[in-house]
Amino acid sequence: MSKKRPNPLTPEELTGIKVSSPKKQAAGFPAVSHSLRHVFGQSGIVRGTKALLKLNQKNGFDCPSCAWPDPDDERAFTEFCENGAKAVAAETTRSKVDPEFFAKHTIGELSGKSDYWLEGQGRLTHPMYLKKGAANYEPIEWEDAFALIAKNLKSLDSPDQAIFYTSGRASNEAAFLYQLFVRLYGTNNLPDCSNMCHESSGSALGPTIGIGKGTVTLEDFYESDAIFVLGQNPGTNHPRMLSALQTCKRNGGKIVSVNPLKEAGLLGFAHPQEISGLMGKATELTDQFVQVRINGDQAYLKGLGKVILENPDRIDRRFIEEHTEGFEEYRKATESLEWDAITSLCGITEEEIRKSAEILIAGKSAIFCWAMGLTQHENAVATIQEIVNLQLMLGNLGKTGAGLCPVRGHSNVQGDRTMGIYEKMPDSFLDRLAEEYEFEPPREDGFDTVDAIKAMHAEKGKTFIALGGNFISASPDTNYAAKALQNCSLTVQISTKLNRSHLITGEEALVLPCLGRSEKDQPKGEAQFITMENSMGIVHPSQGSLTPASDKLRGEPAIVAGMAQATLGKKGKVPWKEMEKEYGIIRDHIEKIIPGFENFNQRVAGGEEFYLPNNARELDFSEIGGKAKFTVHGLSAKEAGEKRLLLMTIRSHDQYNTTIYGLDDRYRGVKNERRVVFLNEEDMRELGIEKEQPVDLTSHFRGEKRVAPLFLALPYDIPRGSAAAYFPETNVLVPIDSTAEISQTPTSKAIEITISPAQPAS
Ligand SMILES: Nc1nc2c(c(=O)[nH]1)N[C@H]1C(S)=C(S)[C@@H](COP(=O)(O)OP(=O)(O)OC[C@H]3O[C@@H](n4cnc5c(=O)[nH]c(N)nc54)[C@H](O)[C@@H]3O)O[C@H]1N2
Ligand SMILES: Nc1nc2c(c(=O)[nH]1)N[C@H]1C(S)=C(S)[C@@H](COP(=O)(O)OP(=O)(O)OC[C@H]3O[C@@H](n4cnc5c(=O)[nH]c(N)nc54)[C@H](O)[C@@H]3O)O[C@H]1N2
Ligand SMILES: [Mo]
Repeated sequence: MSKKRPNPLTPEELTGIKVSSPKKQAAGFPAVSHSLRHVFGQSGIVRGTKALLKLNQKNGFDCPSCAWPDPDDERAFTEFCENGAKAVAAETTRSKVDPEFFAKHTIGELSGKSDYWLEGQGRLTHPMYLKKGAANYEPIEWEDAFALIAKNLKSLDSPDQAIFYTSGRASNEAAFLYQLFVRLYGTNNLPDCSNMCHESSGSALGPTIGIGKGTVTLEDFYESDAIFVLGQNPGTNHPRMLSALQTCKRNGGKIVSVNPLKEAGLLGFAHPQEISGLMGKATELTDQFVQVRINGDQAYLKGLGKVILENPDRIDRRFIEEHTEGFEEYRKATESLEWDAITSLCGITEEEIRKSAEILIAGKSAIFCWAMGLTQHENAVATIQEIVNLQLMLGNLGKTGAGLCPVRGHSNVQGDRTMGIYEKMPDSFLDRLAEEYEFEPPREDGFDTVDAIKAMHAEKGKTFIALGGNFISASPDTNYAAKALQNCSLTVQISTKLNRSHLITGEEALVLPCLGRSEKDQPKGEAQFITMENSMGIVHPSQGSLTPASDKLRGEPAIVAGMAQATLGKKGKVPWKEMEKEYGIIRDHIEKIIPGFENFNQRVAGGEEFYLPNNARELDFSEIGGKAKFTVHGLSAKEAGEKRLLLMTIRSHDQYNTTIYGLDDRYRGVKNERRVVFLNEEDMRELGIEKEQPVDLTSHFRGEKRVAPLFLALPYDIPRGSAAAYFPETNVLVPIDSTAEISQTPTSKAIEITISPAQPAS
């Protein structure tokens, strides 16, 4: 068996697996030691310590890892987690990818390297240009890069041939300028990572509660009688959420975890900032573990509704009458469901479902949290609306300890949306832009991520510009997406680190290196700060203080302003030059366009933060006709055909999306290997697959087949018929047309696959 098959999209290479038992608790001393090893190893003691001391502190910088909020008042000296520390280490590394690096390595050569290797090369230091037909990137001056972009954009037949992607790390200031530039240029083609992430949450919540965001605060977590965590792995992806869950438990609340995997962080948490936690003493977090089969959540939630309806005393009649509509239809539809249908779809017994429902019935308040395990499914919107139904029936909105909590991914993904990074912003927003900047904004909806890929594939999209992210690796259907990008005349990546999107390019390509969040942003004159909005709608400033990785780097706002000036000239009379130097001016413009940002500059002065208005929290549903809505969807769950499995593509403990920090997945007991597929032991026996046997994964969709070769099969505690493997290695399997209803989010958590012994490399 060959160990290595170079593939420019995802080099398939086994790295030497070591397996141990999965862990039953998260954090503790290992989390601290791993944090320090990453930070000091990459950034050095001085730069590393300086960075960590400023992380998530008032007057410091916002952690680039996740969107979990910081405590409102008392903030621990070390308000960060192991994976936040890894993100900072990755950004503050001393290694550099400079013009000599690009002269030494051809694109072809770099394409054969793993994502882990690419990430490990360090920070981009210089704007780089790939000429048509060239084998290597060469340095380019900033002004020449902007001129090249402007020339390309002006040469298109229509502005709708250009696509402007955003990843959720961009600050409010950068995002606002970017959408303004793009709309003045003439298109709404503003896809973002949210299209692949929490779009289903927005699509479910907007029409039912009048806001596409969560409704809870951290205080609510502390006060809640019950917290349900569905489709989320907080021990790895939102570690600071564990201390909020711990506080809830200590205050007498109950926690129910719904997940096909018994993730360590859901089971127990040893707080690394408490002596007992450091010594390894964990708080047991989960009172009931519901080991649902992949995509069984909607059925499980309907089961909960059915039990609650049997308990009229717990139904909040007053709330329902005053604030909602559609309850009777919901009641009838739910009562008429057969238990057999529910339990066979979710794989959970009626007794277990009753046990969860009892927790809701016994408590006075409950919070439902969810992430990608719910959003990346065909019926994601329906599933999330089932949560809304439950919360409305229980009167769990607009009161302490209760509410809805889609746990966001990227640290400013929610803020980017608020700023207008959205392919279909409402007319009210476009009207305000029209008035302020005296132009007629494009009114037609733009492309979301999936539509953008299809448009480029069909050669209707010709220019691709990305404000952050790693589009090729994050996208579904890697081979299809690669063809799409390669069809472009120009691809532009604004990035901090080297990634695959710099290697799979259009005819010409630019890499524009930007400052990271930990670095001082001093664009001539005074050092500037930026702002973010976290998962709970709190807007807060962030200011880096480290010396930038290179003096050629520019802040994202300056890069956007540079592209805009070169392309638009005086159109819109936007003071780009002034904004570039003084971000307070950008905030003044935000204040004029976006509701909730009154006195923006004053309110974030001195490191202060503020909550954005949240109508649902106030029980104001005037945006949707005055009442929150119950909805009825048919019972559904994706089921795999005979001898097939449903595959969920998930994150390991050592990665940030497509950024691979290491080859371990400590909590799941996997060391030094990413090409693994977690399988149920019975399924393995039935399929004749041995432990650690190399296998190929083939996905099946409408008669089409896609193959991801060479994974090691691992027996794991996972429901029958369910399988798991890491993203982005498995993105080749996600069909471009397999998307969620309404939100069009790729169904990355339920791919129908077969497993076969690995074929030798050809
Ligand atoms: N360290 C680190 N932090 C991160 C990220 C990272 O990559 N690394 N990514 C950031 C981003 S952008 C995001 S969106 C979030 C992602 O945070 P998560 O959503 O926690 O990330 P995933 O690894 O995709 O995990 C999905 C979880 O859902 C479960 N799951 C899968 N399918 C189903 C299902 O059908 N039903 C149920 N009930 N559960 C299911 C999986 O077993 C897994 O535990 O984290 C953010 N924070
Ligand atoms: N199969 C499968 N696919 C998925 C998912 C899944 O669960 N399964 N999850 C989806 C989700 S939830 C998301 S959010 C997307 C993520 O999609 P993206 O947001 O596009 O991807 P990231 O991996 O987060 O982007 C990493 C790159 O961002 C750049 N970067 C880092 N910091 C900065 C910065 O401060 N500024 C700029 N300009 N660039 C920076 C670096 O160059 C780095 O290489 O992937 C999606 N794809
Ligand atoms: Mo995400």
